[in-house]
Amino acid sequence: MLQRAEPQDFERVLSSMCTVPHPVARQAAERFLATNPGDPGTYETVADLEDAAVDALGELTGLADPAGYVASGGTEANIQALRIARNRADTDDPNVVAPVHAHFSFTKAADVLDLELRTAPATDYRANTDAVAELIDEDTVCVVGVAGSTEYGFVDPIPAIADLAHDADALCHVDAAWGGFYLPFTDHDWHFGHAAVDTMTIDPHKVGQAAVPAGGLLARDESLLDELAVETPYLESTSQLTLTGTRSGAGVASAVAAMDELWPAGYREQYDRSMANAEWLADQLRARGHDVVGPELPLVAADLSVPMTDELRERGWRVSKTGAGEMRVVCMPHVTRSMLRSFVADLDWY
Ligand code: 0PR
Repeated sequence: MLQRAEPQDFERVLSSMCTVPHPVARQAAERFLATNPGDPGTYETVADLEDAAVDALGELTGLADPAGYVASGGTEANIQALRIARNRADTDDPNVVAPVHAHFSFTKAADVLDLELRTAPATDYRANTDAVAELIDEDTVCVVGVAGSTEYGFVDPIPAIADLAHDADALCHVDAAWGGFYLPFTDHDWHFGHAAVDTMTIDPHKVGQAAVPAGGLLARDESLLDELAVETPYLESTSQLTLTGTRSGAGVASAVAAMDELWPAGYREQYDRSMANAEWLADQLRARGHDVVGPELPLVAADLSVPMTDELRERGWRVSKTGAGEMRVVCMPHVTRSMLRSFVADLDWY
């Protein structure tokens, strides 16, 4: 079975937030496959690489002296960010306020951390800051903003959210898991340099073109990460702050390789190409009479009345739907104009 199984061919994948790793990332992943950054005393090289990855992510996100680590993905990073916020706060009944479009990993985080998750409605696909403000009280430990939402690719008003968090003595966490590698080339106020952001999720294994698993957790200050540290009696290092124990060095090494290769010029070209593709697709769909949401970042949602996704699936296309039932196309680096041309041609067939 395994010998004959082909890994996913990306030729018709329009639904995924993962992409084909850059060749240098693939090579680095293979080389470091057997290393464990969870044990830096033994695997020193990959531990040094992890520092390099965090420094590179800091540069991308306007953080001069970054703290953080390469997580298994955005889910772990979001869980850990809320864990920091919960552990530093002084309340028996902690809550987190997030916009309604926050990724479902926050629901998992609230569950495992025993936090109340309060979700605020959005206006025009972005967090409504009045609604966010209404949900904040003295037990709020974290206020979340999303910079590149999973369903529509929209960016919340991060500076206003950060102000609300700080007025309440809560942390501000920005989830830029998907958007973080596109946003440096936009006018959005999303990063540590623009606003009083405390922690951020930004995933090299999505738009960063690293291999899975490579998520990113960043913190403004090392002392925030201290909230996560547990003692590790028999390892050479004395404490560990990751949620997972053994981790794959493949993610770490490939993240460094991809960022060395692509930051900033390669990522900028990718953003320009992907955004132009998203705008082209949006125009094509509008010209055919569909209501289109966006694109604010390279993600297009459109109200297609056809019982679409199943029929498209039969033709090999992988597209997903928003919660409201719109078709959703994520313009990842592997999504080219010629792919979109044949996709639109297939849509015309219906
Ligand atoms: N935050 C945001 C804004 C996300 O979009 C995602 C994942 C996460 C956090 C969680 O990241 P991990 O999945 O790395 O833990 N968003 C995609 C989603 O849930 C993930 C995805 C990726 C889905 C590849 C499908 C796929 O093929 O839709």
